[in-house]
Amino acid sequence: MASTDTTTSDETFDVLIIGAGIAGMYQLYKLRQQGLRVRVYETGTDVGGTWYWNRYPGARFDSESYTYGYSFSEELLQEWDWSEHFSPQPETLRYLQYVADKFDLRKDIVFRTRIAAAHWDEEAGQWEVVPETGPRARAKYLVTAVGELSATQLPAIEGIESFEGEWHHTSQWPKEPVDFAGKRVGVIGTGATGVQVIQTIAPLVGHLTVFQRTPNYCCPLRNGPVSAEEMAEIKAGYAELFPRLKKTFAGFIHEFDERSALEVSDEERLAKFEEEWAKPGFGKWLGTFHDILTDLDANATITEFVKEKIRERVDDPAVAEKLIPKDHPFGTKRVPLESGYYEVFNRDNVLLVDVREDPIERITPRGVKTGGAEYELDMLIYATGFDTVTGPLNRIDIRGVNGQSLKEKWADGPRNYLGFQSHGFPNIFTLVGPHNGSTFCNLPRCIEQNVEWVDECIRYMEAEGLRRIEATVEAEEAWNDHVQEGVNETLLPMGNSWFFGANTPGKTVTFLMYANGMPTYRERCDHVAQHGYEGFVLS
Ligand code: N01
Repeated sequence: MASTDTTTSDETFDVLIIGAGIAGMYQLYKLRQQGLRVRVYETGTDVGGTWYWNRYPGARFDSESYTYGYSFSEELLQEWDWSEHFSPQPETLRYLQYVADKFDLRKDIVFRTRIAAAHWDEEAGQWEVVPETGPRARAKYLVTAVGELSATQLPAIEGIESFEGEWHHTSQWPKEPVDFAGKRVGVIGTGATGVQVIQTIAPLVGHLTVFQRTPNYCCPLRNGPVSAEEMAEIKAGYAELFPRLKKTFAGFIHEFDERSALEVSDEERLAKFEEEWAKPGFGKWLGTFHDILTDLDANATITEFVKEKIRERVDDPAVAEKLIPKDHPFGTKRVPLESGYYEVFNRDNVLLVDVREDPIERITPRGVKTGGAEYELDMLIYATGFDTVTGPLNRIDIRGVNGQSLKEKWADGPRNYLGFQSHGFPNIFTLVGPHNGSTFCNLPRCIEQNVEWVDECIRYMEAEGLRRIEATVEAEEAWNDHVQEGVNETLLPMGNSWFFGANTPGKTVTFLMYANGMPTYRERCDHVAQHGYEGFVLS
């Protein structure tokens, strides 16, 4: 719905930002420090982005809490105590609210406002944004901070509107408590979100039916409280930690072992897998042998290891086999981290329905009907994910030079330079945009890189008295080659996951992220800045 306000723009700013999550908040903070007039638009009623919307039961980090907070303020680092190694959503939201208070961010954020459109006005050299309601605004620069996992996606299942019970999508979870006691609850989806929901609500519901289409290789999270002594040690170590995180592949503390999984003995390999298995976090995915995500034979060793771990935890061998992925190798999709997920399927009140075997035909007023049965439910939870990476941008009618639509330009896959800007769309910067290094990352680490690069670029433009910055077609094509070459060296295409938009019916399946690693991305971005923004035309 476009704005009903047809007056010309009420206000003019230097920069408009869409989104007040981790990226938008920090971009606001940085640009304001330059003395620029900045306005942020946010759909929610408060800051927090992902952590504002995803309030579903069990939502928490898969990143070590102390690696996830902002690193730009030593004072903030020293003031904030994390209570758990992997922080639960309410605490993370409180943290982001604390940041907003501390830096007085809210005064420049307009809440409850969804941006419907953003149009480039070539003559004025300005972007005009059109909120669904309320007056338009203009600015020289537009920064999108809309996230890569924010365009909620309900499944394309017939009859979905007919269900008469209570239903929720995990990313639109209500603020009010949801009562599960005694209820027959169904969950559709077993990605990272579904796994967290299922393990959390299984003991709370009357009966739980899990509708699984594709099983995942879930690995233990191994969360625990952070003691006061640990927190003091963490704080003392921040100065060493953050520079170290800049050097790892994806901004996590985990680093690949430089050896090949195939060059060590069977005993050494198993010992390494067991060691990472016993530790908290993503080491099982990003901390074993360097070639498990690039060489199928190397990968097979860990794939078998994880399958065996699943078998050990599920009492009924037939159920265990259903929970074991068959169609993709380990790590080629995002690995969900879990706490007691597999044991859920040993409970008397939990039923696993394999909808690959017995597909869902339709949602009915009373529940879910598959080919073989009808499951009566009081509540349905859709943990069905997102129209990823390009989805949040495509939901805004972004138009560049000559009214060209970004969504149309990207119909066969995104094209841009550094993941920041597409040719024909000057003066826009897409934080965590498609083909941006921050897409495959412990996000705040890469968001800080994105924000600081954009901040410097705008500072340069202003200092040089420049009006316009636009990526060239040649730079865009070369960037696309770099991105595609990077992913083609990995096994990720075998996962056919949301990394490629493969989870969204009708969407072109093409790599949306960046798999060359954060250090390479950072180097490329730095090089471009140091060479007068090579690959962009500045005027
Ligand atoms: O979404 P998903 P998600 N019928 O797309 C199923 C991040 N995250 O919200 O695989 C039946 O991964 C679908 O089945 P299939 C993290 O990056 C982070 O779980 O398409 N099933 C799949 O099982 C993650 O990767 C954290 O066959 C249908 C599920 O729904 C990303 O968010 C926590 C269906 C969707 O899984 C997205 O995770 C949680 C249908 N018609 C999430 N349609 C933390 O850091 C879809 N599905 C803690």
